[in-house]
Amino acid sequence: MISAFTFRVPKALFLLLIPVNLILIFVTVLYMTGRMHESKEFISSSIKTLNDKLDLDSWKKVSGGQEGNDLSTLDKYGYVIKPQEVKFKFINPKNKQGDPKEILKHNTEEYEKLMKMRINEPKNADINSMRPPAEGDIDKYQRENATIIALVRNSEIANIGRSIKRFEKRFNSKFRYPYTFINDQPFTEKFKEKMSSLSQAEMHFVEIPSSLWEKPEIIDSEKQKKLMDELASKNIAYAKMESYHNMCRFYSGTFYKLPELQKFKYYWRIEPDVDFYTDINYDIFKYMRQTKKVYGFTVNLYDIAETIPTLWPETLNFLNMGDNYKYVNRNGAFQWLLDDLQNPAKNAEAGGYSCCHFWSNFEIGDLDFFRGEAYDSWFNYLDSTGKFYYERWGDAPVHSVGLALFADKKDIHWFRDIGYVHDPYMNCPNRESASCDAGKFTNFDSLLDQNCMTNWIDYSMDDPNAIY
Ligand SMILES: Nc1nc2c(ncn2[C@@H]2O[C@H](COP(=O)(O)OP(=O)(O)OP(=O)(O)O)[C@@H](O)[C@H]2O)c(=O)[nH]1
Ligand SMILES: [Mg+2]
Repeated sequence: MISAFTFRVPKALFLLLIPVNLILIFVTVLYMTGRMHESKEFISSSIKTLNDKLDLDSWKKVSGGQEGNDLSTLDKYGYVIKPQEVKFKFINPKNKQGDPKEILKHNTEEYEKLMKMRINEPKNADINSMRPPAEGDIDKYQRENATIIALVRNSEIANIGRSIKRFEKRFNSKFRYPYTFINDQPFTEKFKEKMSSLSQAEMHFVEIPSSLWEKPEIIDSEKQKKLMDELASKNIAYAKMESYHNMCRFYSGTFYKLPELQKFKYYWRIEPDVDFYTDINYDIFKYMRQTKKVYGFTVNLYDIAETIPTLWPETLNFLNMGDNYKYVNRNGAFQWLLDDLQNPAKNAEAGGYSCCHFWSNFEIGDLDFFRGEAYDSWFNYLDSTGKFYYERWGDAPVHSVGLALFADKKDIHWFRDIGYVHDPYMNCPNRESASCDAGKFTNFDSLLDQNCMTNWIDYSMDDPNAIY
């Protein structure tokens, strides 16, 4: 019994007890030898050293700065972050009231109102220092360490070609960032020639090593087949398509291990058949660096809950193992992850995760974030569960949960000024150059309820008008 108790003493408490005992012994000796004054000074300096050594203030902050019991701190802050005791709770920070229909109506109105406001470029950076070079100077232009990435099949040559043309027109012909095309098969000469004819930028054509693409050996194929048949019977798209699962796993956690991406800090992901509705006249990567952003997105929407029933519960398992609590950023976008007002059914199906995510077909990211210990260890844990194949975890919710937990929410940026569409959803700002209807999220009224951007605005942004 005694040894069981001993093992349960938290490490921090144990570390605290050793120096406290030493101080007490030393003070007793000083007292007995009549050196009271010195003993007082020693006590106060020792307490300060101890505080610095153990960083008790930040320890307090990590646990939410919270006094009192966990229940009240969880209710007050919406999180408790302690060793093997990581918990989150939705606390309705904006005190929204109403049933899901009313909440959706309110959120849609708030979104449309904001999007209809006239905006320009971001105000929180020196945009004039990021203008495109004069045409004759483009070869000498000092680019950021960044690349445009596109995972694509040879058969999608026309579809990705359309995206590149549009992307070049709005942004890249002015800056000439290099492209990295990625494929699980060798790219054909026809593909390479076609892409090279669309841009003057450097182009790299990368074949993914099978270790970063194929399903891992731990996957039990029989179990996989049974579970995917079940998912397909619920009409979940791509459930039985193994390559789709490979793609989701690749973009979730192995893309940043590609040898060809090691030299880059930033990437901008594009996909076949996307379009850009606005001219982009500043260097987006310079903006990322100057504002220290780790991630940029344009669209927030709900995922299909049936594809990720245990992504969030497994994530909580990970955070409560060993000292993994230390990876959680106290200024994470937790409430955005947890909202259950607009779509409680999704939240329940996904074990407490709202299913709201950054739509990853457009994303601009800092590879150092993904390569970092927090994200990478978490991905390795997720991968070890096999659920990229036993469920159908997508890279969009995986990126989103990772970012919301491990990044500071102020370092995640909504590029509200960039008009963008990947059918059927879009981001359409009210800007002079925009060739879309400001505030429109989709052309299909039945899909309006898929928009969860208002939750990002309400829970993760200080003042949307401070940026634009
Ligand atoms: N090389 C290669 N690329 C793939 C494969 N599967 C998907 N992709 C690419 O991965 C990206 C995402 O795949 P999509 O099929 O668009 O998946 P999605 O966006 O979830 O689905 P949609 O909503 O239908 O667009 C796209 O750029 C595809 O071209 C594959 O097996 N091989
Ligand atoms: Mg797509």
